[in-house]
Amino acid sequence: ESFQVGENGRLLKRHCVGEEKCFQRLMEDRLRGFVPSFHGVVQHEGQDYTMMDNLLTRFNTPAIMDCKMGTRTYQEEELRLARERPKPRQDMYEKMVAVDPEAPTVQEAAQRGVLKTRYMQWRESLSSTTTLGFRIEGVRKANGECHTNFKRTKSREQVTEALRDFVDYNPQTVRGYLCSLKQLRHALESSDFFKTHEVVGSSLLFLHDEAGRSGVWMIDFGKTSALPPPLTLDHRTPWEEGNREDGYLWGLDNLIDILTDTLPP
Ligand code: 4IP
Ligand code: MN
Repeated sequence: ESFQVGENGRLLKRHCVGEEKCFQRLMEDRLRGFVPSFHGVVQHEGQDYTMMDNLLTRFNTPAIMDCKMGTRTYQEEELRLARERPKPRQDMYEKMVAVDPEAPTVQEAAQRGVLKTRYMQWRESLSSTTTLGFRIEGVRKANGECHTNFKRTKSREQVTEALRDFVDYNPQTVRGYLCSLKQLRHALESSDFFKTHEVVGSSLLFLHDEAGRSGVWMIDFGKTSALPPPLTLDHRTPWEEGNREDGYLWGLDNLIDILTDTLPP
């Protein structure tokens, strides 16, 4: 999409101010080692790009998985805007109907449009976002096989099977990931950045290769925003409009739990 592969193992991503601010803060935070290193903003063919490390270059044809974290995938701000100035989206209506023709309400069908927040909520409840606090967005196996059809991967059993397939049923790979995820959880629990930000629509990027290397990184901070002080989040308390909670850590707890359950006793 909005990426370019830059020189010497770097990646250029379409610039957005909010994300740049996050990267700047993250480079000073204890989460620094869990995000791609940030190398400033550069221009390329008249566009601004955020320059960061390309994590893939550390691996030899890795298997890749993107898990979108949290119980909510849109910002509270978008909910407020949708109420003030509702803008039905035809493209989202079409994406909805393609998955489930029965999903739109009578009114939505009549206007052939759905609000973005409504579409996002529908995606959350169709997938495991609402019930587990994370969802698998996409997988690319080392052999090149790609899977992006996870829109209805919802139950714990379905998620477990998708994860097992991703690691090729290798318990050693699972142990590696569990170790990284627990280190990440520990860092998150004491990070100033994490405490003071609503983290929405952010993903964990999983990478492993044949050589037995593996790692997990936080990516995509386009919808991560600083909270008005002195507000802080614990990222586990259920969301209620106004509390800004995102369910990120609750989702990470569930992910760790589910991966642990795939291991032989
Ligand atoms: C997408 O829906 C994702 O939810 C995107 O979120 C979102 O982008 C898109 O909104 C929405 O159409 P599908 O995954 O079902 O196609 P993310 O970027 O977190 O993956 P943003 O970031 O803008 O919310 P639009 O408004 O960009 O179309
Ligand atoms: Mn986005």
